[in-house]
Amino acid sequence: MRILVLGGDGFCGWPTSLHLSAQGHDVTIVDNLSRRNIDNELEVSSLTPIRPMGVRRRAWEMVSGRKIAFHNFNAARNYQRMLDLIQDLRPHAVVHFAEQRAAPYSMKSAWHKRYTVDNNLNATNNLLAAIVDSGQDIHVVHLGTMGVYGYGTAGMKIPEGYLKVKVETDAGELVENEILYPANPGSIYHLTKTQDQLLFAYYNKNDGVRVTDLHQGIVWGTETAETRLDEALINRFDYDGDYGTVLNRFLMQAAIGYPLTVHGSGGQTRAFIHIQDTVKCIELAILNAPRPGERVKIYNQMTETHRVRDLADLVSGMTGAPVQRIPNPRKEDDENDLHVANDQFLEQGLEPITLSAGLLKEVEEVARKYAANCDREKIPCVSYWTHEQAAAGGGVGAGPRPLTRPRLVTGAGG
Ligand code: NAD
Ligand code: USQ
Repeated sequence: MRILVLGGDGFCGWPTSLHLSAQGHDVTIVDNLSRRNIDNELEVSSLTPIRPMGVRRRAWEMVSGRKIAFHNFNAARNYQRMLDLIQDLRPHAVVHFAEQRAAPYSMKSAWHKRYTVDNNLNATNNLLAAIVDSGQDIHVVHLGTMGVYGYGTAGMKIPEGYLKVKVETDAGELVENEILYPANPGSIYHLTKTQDQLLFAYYNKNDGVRVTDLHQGIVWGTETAETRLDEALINRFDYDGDYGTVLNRFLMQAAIGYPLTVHGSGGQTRAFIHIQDTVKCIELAILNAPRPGERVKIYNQMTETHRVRDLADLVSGMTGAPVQRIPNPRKEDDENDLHVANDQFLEQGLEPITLSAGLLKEVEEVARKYAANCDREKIPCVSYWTHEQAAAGGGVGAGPRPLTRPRLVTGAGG
């Protein structure tokens, strides 16, 4: 198949592009390198030494004999380039990763909130509008988040996107229906993903655009079968207070002897998936496209759930790293249960990589190997959800005099 990957230079997009190319698909990447520019803005870099796009692509051609095409433009701004590319390439599927994905980054200031909403919603809308404009039948596979549901439990497993409801009519009859699971975002970033869902539902209803929305949990790990083939193909590993996600942060913190940073009581339960399973799930989603006329297909792309303090205890038990509870910079429930249905991918043959099988390997192969690249000053989370938390924490961000612009104004906009 011809597959267009929007956001193919990122943490999930790069290994997915390699995996799809390795499976024999013709892969074209679009990326405006905004994630690399945000690293410049935050004065931090991936723990692993990620190479420029040209070097990555040449290295892939050397090891695989296959080419990956690359176009550098902003999917949220350059509508005409998006449309021209879709018309020229005629892709069978577009995998859409091209959004600002960090919750703490989206909460740093009014500028960051506005950037995240502008970037994410316009990238999604441009893609959908261009597909309709092109008149082609293209399957959109979007990376959404488990966070669209909130992390509560209503005494049942969180279903895959749709909730069966019974509504009492005026005549007192019970009518059954199925609705999108009620949205309950916990950050401006997560809010954009709930709004993406409405864009998909609308373009699907009005124009018949075929969409698969993958509600993904927190991705952990770094390398996949393809990124391991050459060091120039290495995937990024974020550990800083904005972009580092909880489990990868704990692994890196353990590797450098930094106390594991548990927010609040650590009773937050979240869903997780290994990066190798991410790329496999995306391939499965592409191969099992919705039929013409089918409603948006939603999968919960996660393989296990864990409580943050249990993860800290697990990593601490394996490595001897101390655990430190710090005031939570976020506004979120201190304790929650989370039960999630993920039957569809399991039925399609996914065999998940579990934490118990992969954690130690990750600490040794990545976190310890590249520990010298870590800047310890970038580890604390200094983005706060409210002015009050910022004032108490003494940080920048949502504080009383919010930073209105990042240091590199042109950085993220691309
Ligand atoms: P990432 O920031 O590493 O990658 C996103 C890529 O998209 C970057 O290379 C960036 O430069 C590019 N991009 C952003 N806006 C763009 C635009 N307007 N035009 C062109 N390119 C643009 O993020 P990631 O971790 O790879 O996440 C990819 C997707 O998966 C995101 O949409 C995210 O919401 C979702 N997701 C990620 C995780 C996770 O744990 N990393 C979990 C669940 C869902
Ligand atoms: N946390 C800590 N200590 C840390 C970092 C985080 O206790 O050092 C806590 C947070 O307070 C939160 C939980 O760990 O309760 C998860 O935080 P995270 O940064 O690992 O994940 P999150 O902000 O939810 O975002 C990540 C990705 C995002 C994706 C989401 C999936 O950045 O793109 O959508 O995971 S999910 O969490 O399922 O919504």
